[in-house]
Amino acid sequence: MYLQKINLKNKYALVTGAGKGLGKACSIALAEAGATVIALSRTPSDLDKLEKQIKKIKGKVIKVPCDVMDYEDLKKKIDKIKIIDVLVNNAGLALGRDSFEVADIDDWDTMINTNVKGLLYVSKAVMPLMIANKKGHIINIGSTAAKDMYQFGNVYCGTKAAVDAISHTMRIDLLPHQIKVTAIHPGAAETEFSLVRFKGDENKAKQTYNGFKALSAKDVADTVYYCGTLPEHVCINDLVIT
Ligand code: 8X3
Repeated sequence: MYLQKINLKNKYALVTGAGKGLGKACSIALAEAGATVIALSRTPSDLDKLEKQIKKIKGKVIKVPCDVMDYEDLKKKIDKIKIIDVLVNNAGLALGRDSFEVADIDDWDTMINTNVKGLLYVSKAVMPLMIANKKGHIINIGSTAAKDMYQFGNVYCGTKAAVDAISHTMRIDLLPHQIKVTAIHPGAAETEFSLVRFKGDENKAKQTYNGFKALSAKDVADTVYYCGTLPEHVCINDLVIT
């Protein structure tokens, strides 16, 4: 081992969208590494299941049932937490894969609100804690859809391109506060992602992963763990994983 990795014991890591998929895998990986995971999800039953899994591995978790789109509620709940060392902005989704002219406006709103505004709101609410602590690490989960736009990806690709750009500008603005910003862009990962995108259509969801071996949630979680435990002066800025 060449790098002196950061020990996550006594560190607090907030993960959004912690109840399922990548967020759940990240929460478990960080708890395994000794961090106290502040698990944020709008589905309390998912948080209860996550808590059971984390307790099984003798990890520590604080459940925060909250919607990333509700800034006032977020602010109230995050203000009560005294320290956040790592923030994993994972909450996000794709809805539909339709040509622009027939795509659903409600789907667009939900994606923009969750993937872009949600990320901004959570980061903004966490900011005072990291600034007071004079350090912090924000890890934004983007997507290869930010880098290689595809047919019918329209607004989903747009939201992830926004995450890419926002990560870049956050990194510049927050550097004086010693806050690192990493964007991790996973390609297709076999989670509930496609089932959500295709609104429960299992056939369509399965077809997404035909003909290649997709990433698993654990593959991405391991990368988050790696980036999140680098020494304070080392920041992976932008990482694409397929
Ligand atoms: C997930 C990657 O290719 O399904 O963000 O859009 S893809």
